Amino acid sequence: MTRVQDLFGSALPPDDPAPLYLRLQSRIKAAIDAGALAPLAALPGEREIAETFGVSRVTVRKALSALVEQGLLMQRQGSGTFVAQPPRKMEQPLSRLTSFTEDMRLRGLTASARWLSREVSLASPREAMRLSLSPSDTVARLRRLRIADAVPMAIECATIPTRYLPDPESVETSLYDALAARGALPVRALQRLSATNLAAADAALLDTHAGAAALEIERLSFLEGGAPVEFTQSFYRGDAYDFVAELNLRRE
Ligand code: 16G
Repeated sequence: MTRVQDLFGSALPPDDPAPLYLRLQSRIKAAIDAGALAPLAALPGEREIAETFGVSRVTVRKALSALVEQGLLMQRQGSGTFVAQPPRKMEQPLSRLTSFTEDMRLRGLTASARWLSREVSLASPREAMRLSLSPSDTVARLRRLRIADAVPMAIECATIPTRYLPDPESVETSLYDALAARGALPVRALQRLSATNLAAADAALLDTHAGAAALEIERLSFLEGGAPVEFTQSFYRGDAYDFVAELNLRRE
């Protein structure tokens, strides 16, 4: 028995009306679901699969690229097709105000950030509205790729009035640590979650494919006295995060 047959079973039955590439695709998917092909395992070559099943390489390519689209496989130019590594799914309680760094620490992971940009600028009309600023006020804008161990989890774009963060260069890994050092740690936040699909550039940063499902989260957070201190828009990989809310029956 060849490695292909071993992984994906023997010949595709001739009487099945479904297109060949779909039948091949479900065999490969079944092997991944059953664990016969572990994350990061290399798939047999296109030619080997084509020969074993007596189908064309175009059919094999079509089956593989559909699974790449679904995020189950990844292709590296010149080195073949591999099973994608799904990020560890994390549960995030919705009722605690925590920072990314703290969330990851609680899970035994190390948070890091790759800077995409940081600048000081006049507040945009939208930022001025959210942060109760006047159009002549300045803000620090921090755009970062947030990473847990080596896995990219989210793209975050935070806006902080410069009165609380005059120098965006002062932020190392944690924005909240920098705010705490200036006595401006938020104590309350409003958060809005919505479903979205990633644009190509954001998807590439998050190591996934264009159009992949994501969570768009906006957080507006406030200081003890009620002044807004942070407005952050984030895109979290949809396959990496579960948000959990605790609900209590209200008794009057
Ligand atoms: C979280 C917050 C984000 C905050 C960041 C600070 C959500 C959806 N967003 O990612 O608003 O700016 O933590 O993290 O939870 P840091 O202190 O590690 O930079």
